Amino acid sequence: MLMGIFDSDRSGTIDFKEFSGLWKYISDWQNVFRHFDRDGSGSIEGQELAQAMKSFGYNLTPTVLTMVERKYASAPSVGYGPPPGITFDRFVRACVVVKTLTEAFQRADTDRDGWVQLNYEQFMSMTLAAP
Ligand SMILES: [Ca+2]
Ligand SMILES: [Ca+2]
Repeated sequence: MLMGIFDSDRSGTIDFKEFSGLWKYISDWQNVFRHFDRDGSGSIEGQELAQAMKSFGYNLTPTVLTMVERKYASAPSVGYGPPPGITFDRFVRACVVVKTLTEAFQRADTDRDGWVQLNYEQFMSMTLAAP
């Protein structure tokens, strides 16, 4: 996933310049992740995800937050106990997807009323733009 984002010339490899960008980006993300992992569990769950999205300016409904959490949380461990939340790499991915799709929607919602009308091609290009 990260490879796809930082291989900006799409050469299939990450050169030094791309790598420096990647490294800076990862350490920034690690700080963000630690900040929102309030209970220090090593993963983002429930309210932590809600807080993170809210502070990034994404006003997601509880239903959408639950969908994001279900999609990006690691598979539940066998046996009892709380299901594992969203680990670091999956958290970055979730944020990038929410960002990409939100921006695509906002671009299409020119009158800002929260509704868009899309044809098939527009819909496909919107969803395919997400990593
Ligand atoms: Ca946590
Ligand atoms: Ca609209």
